[in-house]
Amino acid sequence: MYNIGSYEERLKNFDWNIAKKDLGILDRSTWNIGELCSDRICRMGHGSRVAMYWEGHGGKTATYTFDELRIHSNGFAHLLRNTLDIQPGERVYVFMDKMPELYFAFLGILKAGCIVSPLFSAFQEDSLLTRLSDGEASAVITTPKFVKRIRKLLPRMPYIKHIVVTNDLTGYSPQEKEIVHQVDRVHVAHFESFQADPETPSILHYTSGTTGKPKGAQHVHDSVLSQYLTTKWILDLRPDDVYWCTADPGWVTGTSYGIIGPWCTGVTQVVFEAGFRPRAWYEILEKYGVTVWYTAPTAIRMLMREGDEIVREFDLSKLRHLCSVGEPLNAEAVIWSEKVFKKAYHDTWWQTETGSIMIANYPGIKIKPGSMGKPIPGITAAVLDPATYTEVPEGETGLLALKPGWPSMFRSYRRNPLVYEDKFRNGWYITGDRSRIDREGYFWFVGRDDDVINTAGHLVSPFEIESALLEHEAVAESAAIGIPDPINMEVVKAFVALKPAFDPSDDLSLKIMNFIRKKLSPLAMPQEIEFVDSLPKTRSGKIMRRVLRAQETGEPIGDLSTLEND
Ligand code: 6R9
Repeated sequence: MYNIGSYEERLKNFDWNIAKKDLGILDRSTWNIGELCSDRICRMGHGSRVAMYWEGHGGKTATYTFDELRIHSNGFAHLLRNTLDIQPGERVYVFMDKMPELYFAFLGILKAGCIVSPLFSAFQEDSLLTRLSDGEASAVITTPKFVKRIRKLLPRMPYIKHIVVTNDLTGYSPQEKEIVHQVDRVHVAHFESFQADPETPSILHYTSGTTGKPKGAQHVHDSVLSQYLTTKWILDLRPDDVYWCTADPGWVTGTSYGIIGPWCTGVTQVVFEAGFRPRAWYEILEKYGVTVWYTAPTAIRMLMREGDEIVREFDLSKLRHLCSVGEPLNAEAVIWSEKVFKKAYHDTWWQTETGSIMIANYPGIKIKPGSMGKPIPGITAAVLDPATYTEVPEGETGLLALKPGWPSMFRSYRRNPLVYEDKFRNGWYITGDRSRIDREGYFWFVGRDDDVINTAGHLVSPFEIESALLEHEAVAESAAIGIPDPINMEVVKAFVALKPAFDPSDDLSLKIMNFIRKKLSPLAMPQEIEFVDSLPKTRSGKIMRRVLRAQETGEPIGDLSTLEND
């Protein structure tokens, strides 16, 4: 395993140019992530190496080499730039399941110099419209299965010039603005990738906040330096590995480490389209001989629940390195994995905004079960006092903050400079999490510093849920909070105050649930609606979600001096 050395050594020797040298761009001022992930790997003589083992629903499989990855991504780049005349810097969204085309399109959009924004295929109309309008999408790349959702919104999205429909086109006929693209019918042997400089915008990832619309975190091509080094050092990927990242590219883990990381290092990866099922997951690990596995605590907890017996049915002897991200990884999960896989999960901490892993139990240091680990080379992290933004003494809880400046850091929230600036205090980037540092320099996650709900590793905005509820005719006021859940860490619970003409009933609760189901992604759906007479609010009218949370969990309510009617 790659030993990245002691803290002192790291600080002394660290330089992001290590990545530039490895990627062959030390003496270049321009590069392109799409090119680095495909053409460069082929130029190095690895064109026939498998880039992706794809397995779809119902056991359908396909294998693509780096050469095919290069040609198919060229196909999308050529279509956008040369056929559709989409200019560098324009926003192109991908909206589909984890199909091979998603991966080709993603790299193709970058090769064309456009900004790529991935959307979860579970998104319903409201979630789509919010993101597509914020980014003023020029084009959407989708499949026949999902194109209807885009068609419905088209009258409200005049900026969309083209809808590219790809994948299996059986029974599909194009409508307004739609153009088809079948990857195996197009062979673009060479495409001159857009010469991006390090600050050229690359990926636009939307992330949930407590208030307002989701924020579009804008990344740049420079990010590959961080993604490359962390893939090599923290995920420990090497050329002969078979790697499996279980995340969907709608989430930052699915792009930073489900596309860029493995492919800029020339590593074979498995893409499994279907969602979580314990047996199917173990089958994938065995069938493809997965060596490095990056997954999330909710899935790990579900596997634990399934028991140890099932693990023994499979030959998982190839597994050599396991990592986890997205939520706190309980110590029990680490201990369990040591027992059943003979390997411990390495927890990693990072965010959409950071673009790559920042804190981790990385190879070369002792794993502390339950801890997020230590800051990785080149990263300075601290815990700050919320009043002064200066470092708190060892062991005390405060705001988790990072010294800005690493390559994969987001460069803005699209059209939201005030919220962006608000994230920086006293020379630190304030992450929105609370943490503490122990005597050995390990970071321990304490909680979020805002009301964002983390359910199964996905951040859900209470604001989006509340807005959907408020659109129902019976709802006067609403609040959404996360309540503890043994598997998903948190699940959503909604509180609703009804308008005078309506009375609480199970039937009404069901009707409201069905109403919001059409607006929210399944992840954001409340498990329960509780009817209340009114909601606790501050004097300025802000809902105090923490009061509701405290009532639910029996935790201390805290300072109520700003509560209305106290
Ligand atoms: C990559 C990703 C970021 C938020 C983050 C924190 C939570 C992520 C964690 C973790 C505890 C870990 N989070 N990793 N909490 N331990 N190892 O998840 O990005 O979707 O933006 O979420 O997720 O609250 O601030 P994103």
